[in-house]
Amino acid sequence: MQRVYRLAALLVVVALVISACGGQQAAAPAVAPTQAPAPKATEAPKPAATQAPAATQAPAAKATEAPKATEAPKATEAPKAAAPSGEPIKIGIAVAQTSNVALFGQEQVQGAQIAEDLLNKAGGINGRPVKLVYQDTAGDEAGAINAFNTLMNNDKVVAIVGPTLSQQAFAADPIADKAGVPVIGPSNTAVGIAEIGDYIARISAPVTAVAPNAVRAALAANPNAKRVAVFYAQNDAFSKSETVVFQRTVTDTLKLELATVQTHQTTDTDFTTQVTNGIAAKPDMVIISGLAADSGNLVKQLRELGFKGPIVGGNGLNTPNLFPVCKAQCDGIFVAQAYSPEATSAVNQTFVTAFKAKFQKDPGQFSGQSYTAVQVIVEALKALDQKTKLDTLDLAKQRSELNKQILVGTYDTPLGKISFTDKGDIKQEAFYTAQIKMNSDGNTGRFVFLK
Ligand code: 1QQ
Repeated sequence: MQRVYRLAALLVVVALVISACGGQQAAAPAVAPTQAPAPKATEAPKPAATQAPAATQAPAAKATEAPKATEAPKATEAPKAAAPSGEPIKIGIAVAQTSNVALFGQEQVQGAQIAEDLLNKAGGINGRPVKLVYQDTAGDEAGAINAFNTLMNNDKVVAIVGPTLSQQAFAADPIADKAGVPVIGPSNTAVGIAEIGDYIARISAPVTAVAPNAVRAALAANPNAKRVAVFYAQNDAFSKSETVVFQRTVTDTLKLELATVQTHQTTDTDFTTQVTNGIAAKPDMVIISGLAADSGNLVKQLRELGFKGPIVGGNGLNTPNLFPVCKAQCDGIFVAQAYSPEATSAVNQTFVTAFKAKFQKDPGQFSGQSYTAVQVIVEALKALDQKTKLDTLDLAKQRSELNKQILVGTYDTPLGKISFTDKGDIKQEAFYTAQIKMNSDGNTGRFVFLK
């Protein structure tokens, strides 16, 4: 088991290092998504989650401090309750722990770990413990389908949080929907996710609600910008969905000029052609929809070939794991946010305090969202259990009743007060925009929230 995790951790680190090298031939193809062994274990995948981010943030020092993190949770203000006991209730976490998509997935694992800790400290599900069962989806559709099937059929979870990408959700969600297993998408933002089926909901606000905010912020800071070059990954469902929203915002809402549209693949590392064409169109602003490794390399090459204007990044650039890829060149990128660690609600500050104590950094959006997905399922289970004791229902009935309960509840979460539409789309009020600020070391940085 340890070996599997060590391998997973290694793959993540290799992906990061390769991405960070950025070079033409080297960088970042999907690192063995299909070879990644699906971990059989049900324990939280600690090595991948705790070591890899340290490598991306503050290399040597943080990495050696990391083990201490587990002692720190005393510092949190989690509401205390009697320790839960009895048969645990299992919730599946199907996110990418390996491949380039782990650049998002490791943040999701961290958010989920904090949720499990805090929610159990607060009494679990009316006294019964919550147990998160992790299955690695890696970066592709087949990995997501395997992880879902294992969680539903072998681990017998009551619900699933996952997968990481919309591209994976369109493949795996219909299987859970057919089996009557509730799914909460933690980061699936393409249009059409909630419509996949009755059992599919998401706490990740769609691109339509989030993406335009970044373009507005970039324009406010650069009011003379007129011509916009748009880049997107044409082999990724989210990127295709987001670019439609970006392009409409440019032409219809903001009446700017679409100077050129350039396409690439999420596995690409050399963007010479796209960047050359893009710069030839003389844009004042660039907008990118892609995943983290490809987008980071694209940003780097845009700057290297001389583009000096503002860059707007979509949701795929919304992770500090981007920083080692474009390094100093990440500086200034505008990224819209569906979460802010600065939100002052008690539930968010409790989450942030616990997260910082364990990982020595602020949670990013993907951690805030995975925490929220677990919280929603746990609160819905509590409400259901109060009406009908869970242990009087068989698994199929627990799943179907839970699905109904998820959709009717309202939840006070780190994302703010949220609820769901009938279809399972999130109703969320607070959105933010941030700008990346790189430190002088050129390797570490942060998202600075714009007022
Ligand atoms: C999607 C996304 C990705 C950027 C999530 C990691 O928003 O696939 O829908």
